[in-house]
Amino acid sequence: MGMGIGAAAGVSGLAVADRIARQYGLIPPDEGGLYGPGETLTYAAQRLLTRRSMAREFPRSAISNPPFANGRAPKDPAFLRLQTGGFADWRLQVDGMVAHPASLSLGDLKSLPMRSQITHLQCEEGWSFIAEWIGVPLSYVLEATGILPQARYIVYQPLQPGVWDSVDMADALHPQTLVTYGMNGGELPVGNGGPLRLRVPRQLGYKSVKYLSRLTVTDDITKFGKGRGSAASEHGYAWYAGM
Ligand SMILES: Nc1nc2c(c(=O)[nH]1)N[C@H]1C(S)=C(S)[C@@H](COP(=O)(O)O)O[C@H]1N2
Ligand SMILES: [Mo]
Repeated sequence: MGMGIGAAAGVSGLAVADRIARQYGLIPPDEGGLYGPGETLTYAAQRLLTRRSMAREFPRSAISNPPFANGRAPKDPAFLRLQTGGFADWRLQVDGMVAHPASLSLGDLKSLPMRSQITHLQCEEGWSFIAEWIGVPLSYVLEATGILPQARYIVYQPLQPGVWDSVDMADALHPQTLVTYGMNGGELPVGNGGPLRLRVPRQLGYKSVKYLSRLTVTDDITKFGKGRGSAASEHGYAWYAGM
């Protein structure tokens, strides 16, 4: 069907691609508005062609030194209190369409199988770095809490209000999508999102939300924010930021 999308775009334009995308349920939440048809084409074509493709992994010698830190540590009192306590009280809340809603400590997450990857984090502004990311696959966290089969999106949020994002199940269950607590052999530095960050290596850096504190499983993304799938897509960035 990937051929279908490509040929449709060339021959009869976006309308046909849109019809095929709809038939396969491949409509991104930010389809409305100026860039909507283009977003649908990008997302649908990538999902049909590359659902299981892997982000490129690098040798240890390629790790950037020192790693770029785009952000500084959060300064809000709630974060600072948790930091003072060595993040012992940090919790990842998992709710929505799961059989067993949970509030997981870093210890709970570290008791699940550990995976690591050396991948490229690329900012939409052009800079990038390569780092080793260490954590538990998001799929294992979802499995541990009994994700229901109707699930279509995972909505995720940092501790600070205002930022939120979501991924579809292809990225949520992808083996390289990690709930990350370590970096380059050590703890995840606060500047890079410590103590916890969702790493989505097949998409641009802004999908890798730092200071992860909540996961919500849903079958209806329109219930969140303005229904466009993320805070970023309410500000004109693509919801699907595949590389
Ligand atoms: N909570 C939170 N996560 C965030 C951001 C942010 O501002 N707040 N910025 C995003 C953007 S735009 C990029 S490019 C990366 C940067 O990752 P780094 O700080 O590890 O370099 O983090 C992403 N995750
Ligand atoms: Mo970014």
